[in-house]
Amino acid sequence: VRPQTFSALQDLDLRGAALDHASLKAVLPRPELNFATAAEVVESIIHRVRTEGFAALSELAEKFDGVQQSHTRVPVHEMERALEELDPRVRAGLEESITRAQAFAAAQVPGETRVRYGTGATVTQRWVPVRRVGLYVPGGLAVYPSSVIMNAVPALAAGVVSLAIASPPQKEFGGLPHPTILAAARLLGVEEVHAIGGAQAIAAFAYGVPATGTMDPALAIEPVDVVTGPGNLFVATAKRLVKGVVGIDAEAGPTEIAILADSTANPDFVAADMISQAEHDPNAAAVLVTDSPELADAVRAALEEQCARTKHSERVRTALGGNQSAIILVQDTAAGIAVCNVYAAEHLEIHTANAGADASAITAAGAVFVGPNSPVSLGDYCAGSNHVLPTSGTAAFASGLNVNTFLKAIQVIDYDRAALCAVAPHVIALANAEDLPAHGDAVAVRFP
Ligand code: HSO
Ligand code: ZN
Repeated sequence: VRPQTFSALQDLDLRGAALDHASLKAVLPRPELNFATAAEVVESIIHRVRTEGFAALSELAEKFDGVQQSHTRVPVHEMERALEELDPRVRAGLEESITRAQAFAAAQVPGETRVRYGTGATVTQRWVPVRRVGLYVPGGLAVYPSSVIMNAVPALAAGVVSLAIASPPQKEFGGLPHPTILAAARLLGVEEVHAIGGAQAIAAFAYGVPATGTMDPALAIEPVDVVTGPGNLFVATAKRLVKGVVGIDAEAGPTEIAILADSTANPDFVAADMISQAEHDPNAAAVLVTDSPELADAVRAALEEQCARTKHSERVRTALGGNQSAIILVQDTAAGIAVCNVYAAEHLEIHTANAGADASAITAAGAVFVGPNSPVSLGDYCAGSNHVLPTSGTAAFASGLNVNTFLKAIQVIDYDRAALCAVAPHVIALANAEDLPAHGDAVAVRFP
């Protein structure tokens, strides 16, 4: 008889189940983000910010954040003060995080790609940073200065020249964003920080806030090209609504951790890592995929024990007990890999005998954490990798935040007369086939 511990976590037995993509997709737990519920409110917020500018922002700050605002921009001396007053251990942690993230981001900057078609014909792809970026940093349930780093570092490495951060005004800090967020911005050299929360911040970034009439020009906010950063359902909905007007990174949903483990895994490590991500949000997902019923039992016992003494135990229990979390039993590790590739987790840890080889078989995940000494919380702060990662299965097609998020590719075509002449008959034939003879004429006119 197995010990009935941590019964809140549901069991899903896939031993003997079909492992094709569609069958797995149908049974794997995944909540749907309900954008519809927030859409109406968010649409009206965006409309108000677009039409009323700062007046709307200050009214919304009063309504949602309970603060009176005469401006949104945080004075630089407040950022300096926040950094001076920061706990030196936190400062050292932020600095280490920045240094490692900078090294990885710098290495990602792509070079030009050039192809020559004989002599006198080249096509080149070059990468150009977007001009201005707006980074949203949440300030609700938890305040994440680490997210300032994860958003700003790749943008700066890409060569973005204008960076603005928005984070909700906090009543207890005199209407400024949380001081550790200000301190992190200061460490990164970001000078433009606005105390604006939620959907309003996304709207202000996307459409800008003009200085109208007698309004103080200092209250104006320039529109950005790209908006990034995590946030709640309202922020995600706002990003969805402004997408196309600006680029966005992703519509971040609740955080997720999947762990692929076999009988060699340490159940205490597995349980601790599941709890670490469950602590973010009662809607967070923690999924253990294993071929070992013994490990599953040991993890349940470890969860029971660790949950009892973890600080955010209520939140963790809710997350682990939700329909989005599960222990999934599979026939073997190969089946586990198939499950993980369909699940496409934001974070995937591999605790198997051949963790490195199993990790290289993963084709869908925001980030893969290999072996017992690469926990997700390392990646959340100090691995060097980014912690803004695709959630809700979007890792099937999307990537974590990186330098490319802030770059555009420009293709440059440079043919000389002889090279154009050589390919002219093909252009003319294709133009005629599409009944666009003027296209062909534009080539022929050069060769009278
Ligand atoms: N695990 C979160 C990021 C984070 N963790 C921030 C701690 N602070 C989503 O990847
Ligand atoms: Zn985390």
